[in-house]
Amino acid sequence: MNERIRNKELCKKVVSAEQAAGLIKDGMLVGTSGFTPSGYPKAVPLALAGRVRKTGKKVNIGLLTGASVGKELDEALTKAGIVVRRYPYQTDRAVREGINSGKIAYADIHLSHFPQQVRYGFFGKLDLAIVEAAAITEEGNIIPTTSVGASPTFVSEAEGVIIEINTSQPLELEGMHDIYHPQDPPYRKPIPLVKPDDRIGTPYIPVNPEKIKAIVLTDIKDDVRPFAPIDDISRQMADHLIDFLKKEVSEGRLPKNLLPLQSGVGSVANAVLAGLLDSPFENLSFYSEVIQDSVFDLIDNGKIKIASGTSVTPSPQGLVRFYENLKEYKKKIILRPQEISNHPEIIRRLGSIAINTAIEVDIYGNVNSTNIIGSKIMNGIGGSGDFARNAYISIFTTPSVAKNGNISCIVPMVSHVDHTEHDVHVIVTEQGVADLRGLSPRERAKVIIENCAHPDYKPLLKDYYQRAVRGKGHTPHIIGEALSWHKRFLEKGTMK
Ligand code: 0RQ
Repeated sequence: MNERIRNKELCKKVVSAEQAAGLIKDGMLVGTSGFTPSGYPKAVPLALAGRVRKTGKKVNIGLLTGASVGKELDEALTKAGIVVRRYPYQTDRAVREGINSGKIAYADIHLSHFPQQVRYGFFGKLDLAIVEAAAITEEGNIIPTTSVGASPTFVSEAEGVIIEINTSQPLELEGMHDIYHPQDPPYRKPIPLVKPDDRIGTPYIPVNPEKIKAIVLTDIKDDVRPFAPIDDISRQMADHLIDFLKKEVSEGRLPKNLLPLQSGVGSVANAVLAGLLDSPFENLSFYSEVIQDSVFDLIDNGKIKIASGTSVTPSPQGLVRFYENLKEYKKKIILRPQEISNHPEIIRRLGSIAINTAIEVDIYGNVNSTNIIGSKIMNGIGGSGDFARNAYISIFTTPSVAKNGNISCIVPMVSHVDHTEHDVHVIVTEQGVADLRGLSPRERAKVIIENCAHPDYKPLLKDYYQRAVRGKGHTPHIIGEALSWHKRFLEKGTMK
């Protein structure tokens, strides 16, 4: 244990998860580590949920995290009725139901904006930070685990800090992190990061040891999830995307080793990265949020120079592989606070190629990534907006249809807008690629319908556009009809 808690005074603060959970009171605002099901606290939230279930005594909290987290936190607390506010991103079924039924107040926030908004008190006073750590240094600083997320801000802002030392997380993670705290305006300086492999901060999260209220020991593993196997649709999208990148290189708009890549999570992202394995591209770099198994493949094959992110999000087998080869991966992976991994200044400077996923795209290039049929939240905008707005090339992928072909993902007007036409350069579906750069809205509509829509919906979309364009306008629409387009999906009974 001396290796894990290197400060003797702090060893005295070790308590049970139940005792630490006792510090969480009704009405508190709590910020936790975690970004994807990686590096989030587990023992304390489980103990809190257990206590509430046993005693029936109400505890309602506002829960802030880096992004989505694992079931021991989001699901356990939500099912125990504890979470009443939730920011800035989630992917949990129970939380989603709570949000859509109005029981949980949720605001879906750009992940790069979020830490600054916490520091400025947009969400109120932060009572507690609960942070998973691999170790605590002699000075009392925190060595994070498989993610960094918003932990540096939570630790600096919270009145009290609870640390979960997780012994399932190898000590060798130490040195993988680079923690940089930007100052707030008017004292902010340029962030001195000019290459994805630059290190500009400390390998630990600084903390005032006096704020540490409790330390809990646990060995509960990250609840990482298996990836869906790469299906034909994802493979086709990946092939189109890689062809597009090759064309950009041949036309001199991208260097041979591309520019730093960002890709979202999920099976399309995985398929795209898998496609890069067989591509001619070498010496690649990633400046992204999430590092998945496919990045390990690219590292093992010598294709990647550096992968910078804010979390490592492998499959269960990927996690074993990551731990077994940690020494090697540590040379190629850097984990940073989400404020830095997703910072517009850096994304713009690096000239990122951003690849994100849409739920639906309209014929003019506006993208909905969050709300099903305009009203039911799926996950949230996450980091997609940070990258899309600031990337050199902003690409969105989506299958052309959803729900077994009952819904077209290309529509006249998106039912909710996350990424406006101004932030969307290229659309990729399994049908093809629509390169929207330099095109007027009328030109975009033709290319999107022709190249990306499913053949079953193409005639409907063409008919809509041809009638809309007769009414003239820069972005021709038949408003009433555009707004009622989604009714066909509701009427089919596809969506409840
Ligand atoms: O529904 O779950 O009921 O089966 O939406 O769709 O095709 O499984 O795709 O899991 O990759 O998620 C955009 C949500 C895609 C995700 C989104 C239904 C579909 C299915 C999920 P079921 P798929 P994915 C990095 C960057 C925003 C955040 C982001 C996301 C479900 O990628 O949250 O990019 N992105 N972050 O059936 C009705 C349509 C539909 C539809 C799909 N047109 N109408 N339902 N679905 N299209 C990550 C971070 O920031 C941490």
